[in-house]
Amino acid sequence: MSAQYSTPAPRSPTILSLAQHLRQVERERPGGVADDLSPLMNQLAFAAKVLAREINRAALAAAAPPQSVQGGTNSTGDDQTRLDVYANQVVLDAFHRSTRLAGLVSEEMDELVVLSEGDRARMILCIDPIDGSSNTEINGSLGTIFGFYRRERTGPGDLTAELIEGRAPLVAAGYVFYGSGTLLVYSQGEGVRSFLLDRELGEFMMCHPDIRCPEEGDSFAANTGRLYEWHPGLQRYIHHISQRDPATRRPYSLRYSGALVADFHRCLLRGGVYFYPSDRGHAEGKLRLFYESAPLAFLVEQAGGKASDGRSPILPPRARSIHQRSSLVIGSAREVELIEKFVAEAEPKTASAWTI
Ligand code: AFP
Repeated sequence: MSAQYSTPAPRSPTILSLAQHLRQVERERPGGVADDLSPLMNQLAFAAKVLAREINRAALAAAAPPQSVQGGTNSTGDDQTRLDVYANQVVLDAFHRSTRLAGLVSEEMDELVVLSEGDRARMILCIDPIDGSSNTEINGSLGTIFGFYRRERTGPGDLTAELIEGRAPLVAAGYVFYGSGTLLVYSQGEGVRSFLLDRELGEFMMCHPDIRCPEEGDSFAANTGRLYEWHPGLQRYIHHISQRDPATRRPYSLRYSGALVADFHRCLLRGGVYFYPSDRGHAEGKLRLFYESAPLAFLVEQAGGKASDGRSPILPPRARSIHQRSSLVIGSAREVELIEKFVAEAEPKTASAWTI
């Protein structure tokens, strides 16, 4: 007697690679952002795999000169490590023959690089290839932050002006977090998903289909070594969150790694706030708008959180240059609002002080 098998009811797959997910979105929304984005995300994932492999041995390489020699200084005056220079080249190579990418802005290059003027090249990628590079030699967390900006039209044009003037809005963004595992977190404007690199399969596999940022948190991430160089509102805020009040989960815990991606990731998943304000040494803040603050702002908003410069939303980005810096306050909506409240309350007395 033969066994009777019933056809299983269709369901969403529980094991899904990034490539499969991208194809799925393309099928569901033909003609949209996904058409341009899918090949580019696949290329970016490839670059991330190459970087993950290199980062794994970076501490070793750094301990053995001459590999550890510094790479110089980048366009915004920051020191470049050997890994910064290598990572920039990996990204350039990954997109070298792309017909979908019109241009590329990297923290490590002075100018935007034009890649294609073809009629399928609608996207501009802004990227920080290695975020937190001072963590390299100590085997600490590192990241890659990226944002895809979509042009209104294709063909030749002044891409830098299009970005700065807001004519190429941010349509997708994400980061790669090189920690105990390599995690790719991204959004194309319909929620936030994460994918973990499975080294045996060589694939990014979906591990979280819909990340939501908790509305509140009880931790903060900031370089409080600069406390007395900050806006007085922020100094009062630190005093406030250090007071004991169990009803409002105070005192908050400090969690700061020196890598924005790692600190932001914690806030996104667990709740809390990361901030890097302007101070006496960084009149406009330290972080870069197009490839650090704005992409993470896009993600956090997609996850129900908030991002501002302490007064106004980060998005849409307002800039004078592609390497524009900005203050950043980002994370759980209520925690960002609390900082904005302290800044606003201290404002009239500090109108002439440096901006947040
Ligand atoms: P590096 O990539 O130059 O190490 O800078 C990292 C970063 O842009 C960001 O990832 C950190 O949150 C922040 O700077 C750390 O800056 P401080 O060392 O001034 O705290």
